[in-house]
Amino acid sequence: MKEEQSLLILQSASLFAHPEGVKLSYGTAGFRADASILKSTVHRVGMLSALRSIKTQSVVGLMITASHNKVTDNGVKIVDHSGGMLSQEWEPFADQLANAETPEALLSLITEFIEKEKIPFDGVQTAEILLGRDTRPSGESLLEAAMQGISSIFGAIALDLGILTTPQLHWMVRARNKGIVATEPAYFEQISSSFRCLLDLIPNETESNKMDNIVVVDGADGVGGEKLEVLKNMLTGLVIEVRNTGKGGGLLNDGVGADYVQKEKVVPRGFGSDDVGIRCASLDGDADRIVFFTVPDNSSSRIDLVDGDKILSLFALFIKEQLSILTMEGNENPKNNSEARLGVVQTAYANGASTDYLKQLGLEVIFTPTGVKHLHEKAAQFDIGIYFEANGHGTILFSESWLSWLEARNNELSSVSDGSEQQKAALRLISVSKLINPAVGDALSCLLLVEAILQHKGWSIHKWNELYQDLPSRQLKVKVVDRTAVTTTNAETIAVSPPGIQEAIDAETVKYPKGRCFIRPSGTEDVIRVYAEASTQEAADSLADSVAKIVDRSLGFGSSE
Ligand code: 16G
Ligand code: MG
Repeated sequence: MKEEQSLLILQSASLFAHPEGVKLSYGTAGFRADASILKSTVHRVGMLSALRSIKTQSVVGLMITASHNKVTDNGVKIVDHSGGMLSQEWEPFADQLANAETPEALLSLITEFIEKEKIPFDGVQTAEILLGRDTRPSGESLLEAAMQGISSIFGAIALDLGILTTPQLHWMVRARNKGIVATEPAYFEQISSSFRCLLDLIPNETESNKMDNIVVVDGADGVGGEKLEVLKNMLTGLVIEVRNTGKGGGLLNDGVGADYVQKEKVVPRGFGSDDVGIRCASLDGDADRIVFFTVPDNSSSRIDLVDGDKILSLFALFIKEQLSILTMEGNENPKNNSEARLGVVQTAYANGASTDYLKQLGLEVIFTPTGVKHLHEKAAQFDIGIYFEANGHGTILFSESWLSWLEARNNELSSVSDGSEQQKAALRLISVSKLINPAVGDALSCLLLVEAILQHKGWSIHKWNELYQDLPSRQLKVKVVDRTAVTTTNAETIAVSPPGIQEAIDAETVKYPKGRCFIRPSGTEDVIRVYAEASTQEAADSLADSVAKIVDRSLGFGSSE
């Protein structure tokens, strides 16, 4: 490394002292903490993003958000050149950088890493980083720290794109590296026009009533609400009412948002008895998750939740139907390539009833540990891979080779049987691939895809919710002395350590009909999470409770004694 470069890194780092005693980890989805201690971390992630851009010779992204966490928290993560999450191989280095105690220690880590990773660092390199942030008040000054980190690396240019949803930034990084126009208007244009195509392809015989095209959305008082206000004006055939847009003085994620609605199963702020029976949805703080719900009656704040598993089921059903129309007998051409390998990916949190339903549809279902990076990787192995976490984060991935086959097939069909059912199915699948965000789960594009499919089928939210009935479940968390004491295997369904704990969990679980239970260390909080499912709510509650006590006795502070 040139001496001027070393000096610049030292100088820049000395302006952002590492707070004493703070140790952070890149975790499931980037660094997250109280915003007041994050400046040095974000500054260093700025440097890291520049190194990543140099290494990949591509544009990368840097997003400042703490998603569904409280407004005083913030966080930072890197969007890789593919548009996906930062390569997991770089995460340990991110941890080391963030935790280096002095500028000198930081510089020597960078020097070693450049050598080890063979990053072409000769003073003439170039790097470009797109930056986005959510609506948190701390975002602006953290973004400034990131910019300074970036500009301490020779040849690195930072482009501030302002306030964005996390999926918008992922989309733009991907688009830039593919040579596609990567602006916000281009993003809105793509999703609104593909939504329109799907509506234009609705079969004439589908019956609808006027309530079918109204949806009320909780914007979590965050960036998603703000962006949806823009998007909704570009749509025809769907009326969106946005509440909790962040403009009315409501506090981000405070009694609002997808995480709150999914975990608490109650109405978010601003919703209530006037909304009985209406289709409602809730976005999280950075708009990469969405869940739907209805208010069943006006006597309580309880909701009927339509979660990520049901969104996944709806998408899987629709795609499977379109694929079977596309490959109907009577084609002039043999099926050759047309048998797409369609697969779905879930985590252990998926309701058991959803897994049964998907298997009944004849689909291949695979499981991964929690965290989008794991699901995304598996889904990418199919021609069409659909993944969702129960919490509402998910998307559909189409392989490039299958999409080119589909485009070619569509052209062929339009010349021999324009307007045929098969061609419409091809066009619908092409539109889905354009509407859905291929980089990461995106609440805005998922909202539109759900709406388009419901209109296509002429289904109300109730009809959709009846695809299968969720098994009663309960989630608890237990504070423990050291959460790393729990390690798991088999996509987190079996606890390997501490020894004996899985046997104790099994002994409880067998007592309950349809019982299923697992524990795992949280990747974002200092707790062990317990999930239990059983044939009745009382049984699920009681199973979760007994297992929480087992965890507490073995690892906790003994508060359950
Ligand atoms: C993060 C993950 C989410 C996961 C959650 C689990 C991303 C973008 N987000 O929010 O997928 O469900 O963590 O939290 O990967 P936990 O480890 O605390 O249970
Ligand atoms: Mg989020």
